[in-house]
Amino acid sequence: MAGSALWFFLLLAAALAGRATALWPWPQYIQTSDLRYPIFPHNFQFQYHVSSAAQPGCSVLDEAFQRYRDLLFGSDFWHRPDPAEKQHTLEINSLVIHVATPGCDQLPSLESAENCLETFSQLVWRSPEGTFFINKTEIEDFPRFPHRGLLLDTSRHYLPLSSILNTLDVMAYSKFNVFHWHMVDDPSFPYESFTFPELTRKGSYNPATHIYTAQDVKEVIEYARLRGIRVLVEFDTPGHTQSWGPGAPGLLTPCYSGSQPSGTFGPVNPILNSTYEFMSTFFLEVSSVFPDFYLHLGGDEVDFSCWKSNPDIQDFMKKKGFGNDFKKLESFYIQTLLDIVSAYGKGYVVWQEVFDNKVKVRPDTIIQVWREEAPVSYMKELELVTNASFRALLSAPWYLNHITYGPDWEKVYMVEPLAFDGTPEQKALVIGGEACMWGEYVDSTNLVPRLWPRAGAVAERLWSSKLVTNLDFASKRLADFRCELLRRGIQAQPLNVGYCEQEFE
Ligand code: CP6
Repeated sequence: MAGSALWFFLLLAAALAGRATALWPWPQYIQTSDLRYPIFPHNFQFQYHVSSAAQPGCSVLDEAFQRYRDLLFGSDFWHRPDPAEKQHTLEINSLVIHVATPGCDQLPSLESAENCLETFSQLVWRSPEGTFFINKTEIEDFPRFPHRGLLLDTSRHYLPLSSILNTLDVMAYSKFNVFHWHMVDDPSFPYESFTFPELTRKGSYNPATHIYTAQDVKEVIEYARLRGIRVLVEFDTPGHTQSWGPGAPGLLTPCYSGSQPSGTFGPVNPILNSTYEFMSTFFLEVSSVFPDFYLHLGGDEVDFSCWKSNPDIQDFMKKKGFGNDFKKLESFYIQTLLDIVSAYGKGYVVWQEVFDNKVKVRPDTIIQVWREEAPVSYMKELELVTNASFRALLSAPWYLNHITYGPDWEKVYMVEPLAFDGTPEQKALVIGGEACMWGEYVDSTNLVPRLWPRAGAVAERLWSSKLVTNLDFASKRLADFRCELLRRGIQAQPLNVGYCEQEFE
């Protein structure tokens, strides 16, 4: 959980056969038994261990205790059990949390250790009579990869704040810890900039309703923080920027048809000083609004045709000695942008083209691999990126917006991120990956069932040991996880034929 090495001891002990353990994602080590203990909600509390570095008043934990109490037991009033019911049973009346290093008011970071309350909540079960139980269990858990992200695209379709917050809830249930917010793109610019309010006014679908205000952004960041989730915002340039055009005259490249401007615009114009002045001011704002150390600067899919058509750009290319190599022009832009953002003390993530096009980047740059096959397979790309000593994130096999008939989570699940040729040092540079939900065909009506429980397959691959690959075992647990999501009010889609024990409206 946020900024803390949060470890806990489940020393839980009672009688009768327990049910099979259904955990998602699967922990690093677990030994469970049939010995079960009842939990009586009125007599159960979360506590801080006396020698814990975090103590009452710790926002992250105090609020998590409240959330998990509600998730476990609902917010109903619980009757004291009959004395007869309690006879001869040892009940569990507390979960004691011991945190090794404090971090209650800090933001989570790439280096933070993580959370246990979710695991505890998944171990508690309910008998048909309605009594809560937990089996005697020894468990040790920690993530395989530190960066376990989920990308949402709020440009192709605006997602209401409630959809984003709800996604953060389910991310915490499945132990994702990075929300990659692909904020703007060609179709719309929903981010409300205070230095350039025209961007939003002219670039959003509807500036009255389809925008994220400063208050909204703050709320997302705090909501995420309380769940141990970082917010990695992406402002993708120089391509994918059509929506910036109306609010920032002169920013985009005018395309030509023959010797005349055609009236259309291409990527950000990389040859003007005014472009870099604009980006300096804009990213200064972004750097302060989004407190995570990392920003995502995009850099993907730059279409060179407009640059090629523009005579001023052609002149600039000659002057710089770039010849006909527009990758050099792209590199010139990205390098200047990276220098600007570095000066603000931020780290950055970029899409793989920045690496493929041989842009000189700082050695601590993170490269996100998204292309399945071209120019090379994504496994080969991981090999190349890590061989150049860069850290890498994998997304290529994890596009959840792509759907096919059948249990399509299985292919996603069976990806082994380190199955490339490379030294142990290279493998250590893969810091994780991201499930991506690109928004062309997704809005708030279908986001939830398309994400869940399918994104869970990526979550487990990034959390659990590499040895956890048994599909039968996974199918069973993922179906249980989906039922638990329904119980928690998340409209997760079914994985196959079947039903959930508890019926839902
Ligand atoms: N939008 C942006 C997208 C994609 C990318 N960037 C994309 C393209 C093809 C696939 C998946 C995603 N929709 N801005 C590439 C990172 Cl298959």
